[in-house]
Amino acid sequence: MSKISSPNGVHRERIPSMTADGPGRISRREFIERSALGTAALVGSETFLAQESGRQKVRGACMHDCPDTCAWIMTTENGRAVELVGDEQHPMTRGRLCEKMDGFLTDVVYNPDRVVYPLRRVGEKGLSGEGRFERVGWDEALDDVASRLKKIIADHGPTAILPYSFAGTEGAVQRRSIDRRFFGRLGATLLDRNICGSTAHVGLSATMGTSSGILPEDIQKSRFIIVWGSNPVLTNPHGWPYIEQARREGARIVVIDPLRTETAERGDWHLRPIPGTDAALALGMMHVIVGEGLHDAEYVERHTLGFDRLRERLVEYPPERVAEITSLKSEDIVELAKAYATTRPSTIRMQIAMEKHSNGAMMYRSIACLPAIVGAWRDEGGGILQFTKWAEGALKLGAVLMPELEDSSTRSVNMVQLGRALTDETLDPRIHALIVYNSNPGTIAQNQNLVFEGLRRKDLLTVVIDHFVTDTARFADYVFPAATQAEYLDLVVPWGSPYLTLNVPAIEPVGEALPNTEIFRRLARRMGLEDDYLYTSDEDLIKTALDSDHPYLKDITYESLRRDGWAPLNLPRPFMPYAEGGFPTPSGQCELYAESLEAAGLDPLPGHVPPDGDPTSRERYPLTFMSTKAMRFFLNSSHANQPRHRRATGEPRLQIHPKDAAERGIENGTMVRVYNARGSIEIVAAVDDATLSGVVTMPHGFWASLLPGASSANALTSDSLSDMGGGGAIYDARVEVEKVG
Ligand SMILES: Nc1nc2c(c(=O)[nH]1)N[C@H]1C(S)=C(S)[C@@H](COP(=O)(O)OP(=O)(O)OC[C@H]3O[C@@H](n4cnc5c(=O)[nH]c(N)nc54)[C@H](O)[C@@H]3O)O[C@H]1N2
Ligand SMILES: Nc1nc2c(c(=O)[nH]1)N[C@H]1C(S)=C(S)[C@@H](COP(=O)(O)OP(=O)(O)OC[C@H]3O[C@@H](n4cnc5c(=O)[nH]c(N)nc54)[C@H](O)[C@@H]3O)O[C@H]1N2
Ligand SMILES: [Mo]
Repeated sequence: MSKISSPNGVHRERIPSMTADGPGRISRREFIERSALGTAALVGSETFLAQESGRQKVRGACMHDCPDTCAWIMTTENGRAVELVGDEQHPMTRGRLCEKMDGFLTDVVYNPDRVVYPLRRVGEKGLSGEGRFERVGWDEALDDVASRLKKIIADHGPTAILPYSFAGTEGAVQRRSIDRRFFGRLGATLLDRNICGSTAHVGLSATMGTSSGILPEDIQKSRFIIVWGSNPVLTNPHGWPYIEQARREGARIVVIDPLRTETAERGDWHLRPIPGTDAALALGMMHVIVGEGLHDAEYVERHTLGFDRLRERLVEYPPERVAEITSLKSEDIVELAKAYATTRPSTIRMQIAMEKHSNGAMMYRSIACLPAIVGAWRDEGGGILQFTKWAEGALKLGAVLMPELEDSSTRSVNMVQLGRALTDETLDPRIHALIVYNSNPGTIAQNQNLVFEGLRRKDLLTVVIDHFVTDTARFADYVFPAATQAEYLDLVVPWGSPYLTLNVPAIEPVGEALPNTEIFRRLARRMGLEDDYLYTSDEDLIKTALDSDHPYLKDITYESLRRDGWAPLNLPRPFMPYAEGGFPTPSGQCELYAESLEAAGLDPLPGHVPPDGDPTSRERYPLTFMSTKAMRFFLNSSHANQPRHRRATGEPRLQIHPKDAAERGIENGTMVRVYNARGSIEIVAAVDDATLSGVVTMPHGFWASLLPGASSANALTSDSLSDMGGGGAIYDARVEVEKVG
């Protein structure tokens, strides 16, 4: 890899002055703890890419839960980070950070509102009220939390403790390592971390044996691209240019989305099915393809299982019936099927959205049959572009997590149903301690009012580790200051790009912030736990993960990553994973018919079941409410509190179709109440045929505490689960809308 060029321009960010104590001031005791625990990597970085007049350049990576996993270069001057740019050499980042992250230093690292000291609550738990926290020392805070956890364990057993975390950082170490060992060692209640991706994964895997398809860059070779239930212009901004490039070379871009998104506007053809009906559409396409003999008979014969039984099922899905189910025109279904089957290479680009329905897994399973039927996998760039979880399989992540410490008979809580877990009085034992990190369930978890009810419990000890006083932290007994990606060492594991990136800390933690790993080490120490594995250093955890003979990691070492910053996974090229079959299913075939599903008492064939992920009354709540990620400046709830991001985003709007609006006397700009049995939101209506009649939509991510009415999208969502994989049927919520006043 070549050396990077000199710094990008002369522009430098103005950074607010630091708090009195400044960075790097640590107590003697802390210093001893740091060195004793082997967190030497915290102290500066050895990555001097270039040194000019006291400036250092340090290679790092964006931590976000985003398919792009950008590589960046942070410049420091006298111990302060002064500039952050995307790595020009990185094939996906191409020198550009997105709008969410290009101001990370001022927006997050040096934000005056950032939590940089341990805080203890002094006021009531809840969203409202000022100055409800006071600064305390780490020793006092950790001693108190440790002794309260010990008492809870003594009184109720370890399962009275619930960890809650998700993907605030994608780093192998700060996302999940010492924390998992710590909770496993305690025997705490297990958390099913299903809120994103697992339903899609299980659905795709039922057909393909995996949810990883082709290389993102190979979609440039495609000539027929279906962007199916995804909005990559916003949600995958460094992947979208590959699709634009394919179009420049003659590809046709079809977007299948009920909403007219920015992606749909840039595509060549937009098809708008009723949400949750895509399995029927896929089956309708197969009906046409097989009926007209456009399928790849040889590929089907050699590499699929159960074609004859699928064929019988396809009889149920003629285009006319599919048109009724989806609200598409039957001519369009026929045209789409024929164009897909006859243009090569063809690629289906999905992401995560479709899993958020009660029938989500089945939609992915059904769509995943299409490329096998037409033999799309035979072509470079053909097939499905979804996850890229090759690094996850190749790294020794099990050795980092130590799942053997967890007893699989220990009860578990599904993170989608946090509200239920916290409020269920019949749980034995009840949850008495909640430790939240890398997630903001007060905003992102379903059935928000039930979550708040649980968080409000006076007998619940809540500790939140974060960068800001989030809406979850407003209910915490303690808020612990988390270090940021600028301040800790990590290995970022991609799920949407084929590059593995090392993040080297560029600066000392601001104030008294600490990496998650270090907080759990210190808590373990205070609780009297002596097991060595609780004290492994971050650097050793990364070396453990990389200590793998897997061919995808050939020539990638800790040293090479420290030198180069990132490396492409050593995947075979051309990357045509199923050109010759070899699907990682039980049969080794693409399973159109899946015995594993039959054994589980499920439909072994793809099929359409109407979405039904909201138990409330359809008569009373006739509209479907979708809360998607249609916000360029937020990453889920991250950044939704930052002035720059809020200014750029504006106030949220409820998109409602002109027909539904007229029926309710609603005009553009009318203040409306959106409500169901779980909650209500007051919001300005945007009357717009960008949504379908029968579907209203607003972006998720806004913090309830910053909205009038103190409710955000998840006040309306249901905590029902999807068909397989345990994800939430978040986009199946049903609501009614009325004018306010
Ligand atoms: N800017 C930004 N980027 C992000 C994120 C973010 O918060 N902000 N979040 C990241 C994360 S965590 C994730 S999981 C990904 C998600 O990435 P995406 O899956 O692309 O995001 P969504 O906004 O959930 O959904 C995309 C589109 O799917 C459509 N959709 C919903 N249900 C259906 C359906 O049943 N059928 C069809 N055909 N379409 C449907 C929605 O209308 C929406 O326009 O994005 C990542 N990238
Ligand atoms: N209504 C609705 N709800 C949804 C979705 C939707 O589309 N609609 N999408 C769902 C999906 S796909 C997802 S992935 C989830 C996302 O849910 P979350 O994973 O909770 O995502 P964020 O809201 O970004 O919250 C991450 C938090 O981690 C913090 N953080 C970042 N780095 C660190 C660190 O190093 N240490 C610590 N301790 N904290 C850190 C950030 O400051 C932030 O507060 O939301 C889900 N909820
Ligand atoms: Mo997600």
